[in-house]
Amino acid sequence: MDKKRKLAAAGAGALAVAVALGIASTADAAASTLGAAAAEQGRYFGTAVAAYKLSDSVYTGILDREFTMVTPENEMKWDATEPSQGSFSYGSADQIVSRAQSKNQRMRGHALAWHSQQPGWVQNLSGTALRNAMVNHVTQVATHYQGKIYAWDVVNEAFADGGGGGRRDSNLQRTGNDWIEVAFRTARAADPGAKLCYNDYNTDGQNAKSNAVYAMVQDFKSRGVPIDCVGFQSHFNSASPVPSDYQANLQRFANLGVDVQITELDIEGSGSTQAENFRKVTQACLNVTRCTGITVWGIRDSDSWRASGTPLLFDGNGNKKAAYTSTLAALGGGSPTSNPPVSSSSSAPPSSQPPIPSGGCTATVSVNQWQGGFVATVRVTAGASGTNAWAVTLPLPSGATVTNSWSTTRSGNTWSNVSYNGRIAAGQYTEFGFQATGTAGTLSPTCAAS
Ligand code: 9MR
Repeated sequence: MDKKRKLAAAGAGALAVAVALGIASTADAAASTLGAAAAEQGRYFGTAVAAYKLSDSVYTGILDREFTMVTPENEMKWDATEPSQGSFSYGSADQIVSRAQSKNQRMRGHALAWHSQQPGWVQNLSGTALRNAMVNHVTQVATHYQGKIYAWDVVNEAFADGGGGGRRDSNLQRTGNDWIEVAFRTARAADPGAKLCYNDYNTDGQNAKSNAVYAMVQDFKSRGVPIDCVGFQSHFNSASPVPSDYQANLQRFANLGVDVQITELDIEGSGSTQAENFRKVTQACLNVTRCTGITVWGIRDSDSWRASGTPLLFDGNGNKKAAYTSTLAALGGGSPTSNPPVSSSSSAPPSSQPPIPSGGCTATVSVNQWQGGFVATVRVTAGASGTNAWAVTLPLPSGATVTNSWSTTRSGNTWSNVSYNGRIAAGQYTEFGFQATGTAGTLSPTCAAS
């Protein structure tokens, strides 16, 4: 099939999907899921996932419809992955990862080094023995998942609460103040393609704790310690509300030259108050260019670690809450009722309809190269008509072998949209990427839209 025909087929396929879902057919119509709407803003929308719930079809139905990023809620923690020293168990985490890959969802890894949820044998270690065990743990786990993780929470919750502005006391901290940078350097060596994040709570606004994290990130950047992102957990309730300087705080970290991500969002409450809080958080991320995505800490209220606070976007039955609607709207998406749905009883069968006329698209690529491999991130920007489907032609240099890709399907040198990111509004963009062995050299992508 030549390129033109392939694109036409892709366009018709996208249209058929749109019709089947009863969503609007024009390229500038609002996206109808969190993941698709976020993708139109060049961002992901993720959720924490528990392996034991993957047999629940209501749960997986929402997961696959709405989310483009997955964080294992507990399955990658130290107690789960290395229950006894040197003996690694990846069963549940592997299940989540391979399922996500098959659904074109990316992974956030959580968490390599943390004072909590340590197995008993770690709790009993100290000094050099603990430091060595930590380095081995980071190496083994990051190597096991090498090429499969978009971003790792390398170190979680290492700073103290309260006004002191210092490190949290823990067995890891007592191995020496350099334990955090050692963990980051170790993770980089094991998986150079993964973004490496520091992740914490009560750092969502400017306060003594976030100031201390800020100083660490600044120090790491100045000394070349590898750090790519900071995660803001964003667990909110009436005692810990969304700070008024939330966006400003994200922005000041981004200004240090790191990505920022909202990593464990939940907001206790209900109705319009909760909806407004979710809108504010979502808008704050969109307003910060380097805020690359939002992850909520569970799907339904009943899935939450604090279920009684009903802090999530779907109720216990899997119905969308007001907070869902406000979040989707903030992302530029909308419900089918706000856009006229395409009639599925039109005379011609959907698959034979021509693609929507296009104003084309452009593609640019950025490369993170290291000795022996690279990650390429490709940005697809829609032209004046928006897109229903796109395909990027990107020849690779000889010797480069793709090991993993996300938010795209590949056929030879042609990289096409997946279900949730074909539709891009005029002037907006979405991103996909891949990891490869070898040397990227100069990559010259071309884009075609339908
Ligand atoms: O949601 C997680 C819950 O199932 C676990 O029992 C708990 C144990 O520590 O961890 C919860 O997730 C936490 C996350 O790993 C780190 N930030 C705070 C989260 C909520 O407690």
